Amino acid sequence: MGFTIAQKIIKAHLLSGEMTPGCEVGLKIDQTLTQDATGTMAYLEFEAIGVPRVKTEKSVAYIDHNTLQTGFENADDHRFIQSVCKKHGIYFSRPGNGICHQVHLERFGKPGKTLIGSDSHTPTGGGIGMLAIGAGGLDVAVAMGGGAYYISMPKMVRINLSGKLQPWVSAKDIILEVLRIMSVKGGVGKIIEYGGEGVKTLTVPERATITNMGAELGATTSVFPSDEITKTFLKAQGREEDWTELSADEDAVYDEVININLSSLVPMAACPHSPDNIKTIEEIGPQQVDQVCIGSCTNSSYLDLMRVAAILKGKTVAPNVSLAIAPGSKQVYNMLARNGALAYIIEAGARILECACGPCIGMGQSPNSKGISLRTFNRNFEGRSGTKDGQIYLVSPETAAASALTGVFTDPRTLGEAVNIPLPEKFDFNDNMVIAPAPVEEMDGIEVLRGPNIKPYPATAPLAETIDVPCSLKVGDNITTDHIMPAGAKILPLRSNIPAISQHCFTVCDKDFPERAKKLGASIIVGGVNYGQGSSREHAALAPLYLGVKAVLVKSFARIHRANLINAGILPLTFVDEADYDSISEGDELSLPDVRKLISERKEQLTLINKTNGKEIHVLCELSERTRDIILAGGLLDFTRNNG
Ligand code: MIC
Ligand code: SF4
Repeated sequence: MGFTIAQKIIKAHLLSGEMTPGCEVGLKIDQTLTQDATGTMAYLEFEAIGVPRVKTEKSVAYIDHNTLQTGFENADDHRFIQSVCKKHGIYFSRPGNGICHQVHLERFGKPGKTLIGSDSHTPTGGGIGMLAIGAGGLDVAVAMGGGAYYISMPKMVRINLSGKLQPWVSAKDIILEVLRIMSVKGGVGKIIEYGGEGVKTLTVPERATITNMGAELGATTSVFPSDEITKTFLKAQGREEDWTELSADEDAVYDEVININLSSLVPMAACPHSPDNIKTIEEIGPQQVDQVCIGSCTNSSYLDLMRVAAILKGKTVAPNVSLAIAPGSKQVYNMLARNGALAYIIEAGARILECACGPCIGMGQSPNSKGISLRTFNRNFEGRSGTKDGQIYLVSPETAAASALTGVFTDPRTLGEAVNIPLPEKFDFNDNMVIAPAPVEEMDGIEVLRGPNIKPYPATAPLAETIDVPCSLKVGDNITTDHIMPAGAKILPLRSNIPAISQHCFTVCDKDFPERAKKLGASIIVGGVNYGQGSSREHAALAPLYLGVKAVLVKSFARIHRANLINAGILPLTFVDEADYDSISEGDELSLPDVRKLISERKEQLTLINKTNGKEIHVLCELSERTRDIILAGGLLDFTRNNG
């Protein structure tokens, strides 16, 4: 029996476990990346682990999220990260160099390698044939220290692409179609591999748009083969020697196969408030638009922005629209400036933002009240834009640019003859904004610079004998990490200060939660399906930890968030019978008797007693040997420290 692409990479990096779906496998990690919003915590954790120099082939720290400096906090964090990098062997991508996933794809990603990043869109690297996975900061810290990264062996899904995209239909429309078919939870426990003749029609940046937004399927990652097209891209980046061929065996076996004919796709949008709420632009009709934002790690490549510039050339943005554009990297920005395309964008009236995440994470450009905003981004969760009632639609750069000109939802196919932008033979690469770490002999003399906003990791404790606590919050299905730990310009500067950021925990759902949880001292949260979808932010586990949350009981979890809860020493529980969700209300007194003993004895099914209504229900706590030990120790940091 042959292997899929992902199975080949996993096999070559397997440190422990069996490659049977559901079994825990430990992987050797070649590369890591962090961004600044998760990075400060990840490097504090790396320091706590105590390894003097990273053991990976390449680790890079990017500054791209917290670039709005409205106080000292973000700048202090950047300085901290820069000094840690210099000391501990990490490359530092300076603010202004671009969004982590875009820059990593351009400059550092290598086919066949493993990459984990403290950001859920790390799978962007799958566009170049990497096994690239989003993880919590602590997992990245452990991998930097040379430790394995553990996942539960995913099932394999093959998406066969046939045909060729019609003019004005874009890679974004392909992933929107996949989201339409599979939904935001359809990828959980799976790796999505792309294959078929249609793959040959897609450039690396287009493939990366697709693997990037595979995160929204809940998938562990997505991957394309590494072929001649990959080689062409790497050659144009001056990195031909980084290329290796990688494809699935003819007789590889997949658990699921989906066929998509590219020729039949049309421009689409993900409507508010979920990336799988898909409609065609035609179906939406000529509704008025208030704002258009182009950029983010999904759609800010040179090819994307060249197409946008061609559409905007000689025109003016509609009077009712504010158009903001953030190029994905300095390389992209520079090339647009050199070849003159930037002038078309400026002339048309776009508001040009720095090369960073910007509006995607609510760092500015929040739309007006009830504003309709078309964005080329990957997430449109309620409130994420910074405007609670903002109506965010996710679209391709072509649809975004066309609509910015007309002021209403516009199918770009109405623009006439399509623009053909070829991949440049040579990108303007220049790594002058990446600072190499200090040589080993100088490491000891480097001082790590800490600002006053940087507070230590919250206190942890080994798992208690019995958990006897109230339910402090009950939430519904598809709770995102943006609900649990909101981002945005006001809250993001607190990412290094868990006591302060925890004051905003769950406030989107219930503004009194932080105060209530703290008052209760210890509690349990109850939720529905796909709890914790979205971001990799471990703050969505660390803030609850700080507020005394001992366990989270839900119908199902999203992968990264579940791992983050375990890393924080919070028990992840699921209902055996989902109907029991109805038997718990906020405020009920809950008890998990002898929980420590039962978990030590490897019992997976536990009894939860609702002391308020007398009901006893069965809950599952499925842990591997390793994760069980982590939970018993009170989290991964204690576990790693205890185990040297
Ligand atoms: C996001 O898109 O939500 C983020 C901001 O990039 C997060 C990371 C974070 O919360 O810092 C992610 O996707 O992991
Ligand atoms: Fe940044 Fe948005 Fe990409 Fe997250 S999804 S890394 S916030 S651009």
